Amino acid sequence: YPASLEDALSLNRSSFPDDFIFGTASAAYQFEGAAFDYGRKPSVWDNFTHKYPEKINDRSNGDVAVDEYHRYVEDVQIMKHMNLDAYRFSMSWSRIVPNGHVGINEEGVNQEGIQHYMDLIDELIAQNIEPYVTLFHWDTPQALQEEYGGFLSHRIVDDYRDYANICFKYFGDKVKNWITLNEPYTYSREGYAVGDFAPGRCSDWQDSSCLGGDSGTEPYIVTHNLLLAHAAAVELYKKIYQTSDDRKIGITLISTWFEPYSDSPADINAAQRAIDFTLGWYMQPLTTGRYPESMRTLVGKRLPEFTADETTLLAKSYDFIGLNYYTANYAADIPREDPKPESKLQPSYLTDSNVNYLTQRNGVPIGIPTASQWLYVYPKGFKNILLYLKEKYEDPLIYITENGRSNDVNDETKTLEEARMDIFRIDYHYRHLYYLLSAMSEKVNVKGYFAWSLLDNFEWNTGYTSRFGLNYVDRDDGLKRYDKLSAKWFRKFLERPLKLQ
Ligand code: BGP
Repeated sequence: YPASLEDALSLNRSSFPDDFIFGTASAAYQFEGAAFDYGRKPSVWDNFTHKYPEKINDRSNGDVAVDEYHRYVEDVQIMKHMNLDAYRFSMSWSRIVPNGHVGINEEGVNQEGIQHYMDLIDELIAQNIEPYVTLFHWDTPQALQEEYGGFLSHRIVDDYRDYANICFKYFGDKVKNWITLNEPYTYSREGYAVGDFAPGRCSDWQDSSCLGGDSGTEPYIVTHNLLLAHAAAVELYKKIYQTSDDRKIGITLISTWFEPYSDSPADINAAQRAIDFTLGWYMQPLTTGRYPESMRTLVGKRLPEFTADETTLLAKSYDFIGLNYYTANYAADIPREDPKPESKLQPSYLTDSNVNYLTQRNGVPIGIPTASQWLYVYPKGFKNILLYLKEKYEDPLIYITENGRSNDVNDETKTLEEARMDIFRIDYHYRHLYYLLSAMSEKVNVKGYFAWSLLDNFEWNTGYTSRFGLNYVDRDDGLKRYDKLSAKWFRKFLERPLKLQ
């Protein structure tokens, strides 16, 4: 943390290298709305929110979201006003390829969808804001889910590559930074082991809300196919579209930092396994083409294997790693001998690591609690995970593709004016930027930082109840946008000193 008050006060964009970029991040289903319009067909998230509204805290959905589809000009102005350099957003697969298949002569492509993203990209570029595009932020076309089980089937690899090809072909001249997938971990774990995110599959015999599935195999299969889809898109991009060095493709991974619950060797090992089962699940294949040793031992035959060709394709299949960081957990060892016959009857990704994930120790939370029950503020974990990524996984080029926090506990009782006074959010970003700089001073190669998020939006299973925005969206008054203090703070932080000619 800052060595002196002067040190703390002086942090701003000039503390970072000249070519370092700042932006905000978003995702199609959370922002766009126009969910059934202009030729778009449903994704697994439309299906999930409409069929099982009880799975979402406020029974809401992304039908309208924050209506960015219609308000992108205004939203780009907000970014401009905040002095932001870049915008990370995702394209909706089922808007561009409504039934999931591109088909012969691109008959499956929705030209209205292409036009929409072209307009958004043109608007960003006209305002000097660099687009960073995520191809997949969890919204698998429902048609493919019904046809062959979506990412449970290897058939998705070709369909995803064809979709990526359309995006590269139409937008590749203007978009220089591509992200194949957002947090494949969260898609696999929440969608196929916990069951609280689309498509809601899990096999926990205690949880009647599980929509069927097998938590002991499906998350691993889904991740396997996600990784293969990523590798296929990267191979294609490198072969055909990467015509210069300033065109880059990467993947966004969630990183959580794990502190050993105690200093016993068993808990220290548990913290290592916890990282293996999250970041390592992806970084190890992406660097070596194999899953981490600990996962291979603990998951055994339920963990798929890559063929020799797939291993070659996967290893080094990125120009950069997009890292999302929010929080940390304690990791405590669950001894293997521990007789838990009931949990061993049905293996699950959730128990395979033999780690007990905790947010408190002796009644003391690991960090400041937020309205999101999983998110405790733990800024030094940010530096730790960055150093770990550098040392363990070949010193990659890194963009921080998400970092942010939701509102305070019980924040929904606040008036609009009170809610805009989000000093706690300034504190969050400030501290994380401070630790980021500190990691960079130890030679971690980071080139950009995206805050989650530009606006309050549809936060998956918490609906509109958790607010992550730097700008407030008034859902009682036509989705009007208001800046919060944190937006004003970013604007100042990002101001460039006037250059005298
Ligand atoms: C990340 C996702 C984002 C965003 C954020 C906030 O994992 O990539 O899309 O939603 O988390 O989390 P949540 O909405 O689950 O509270």
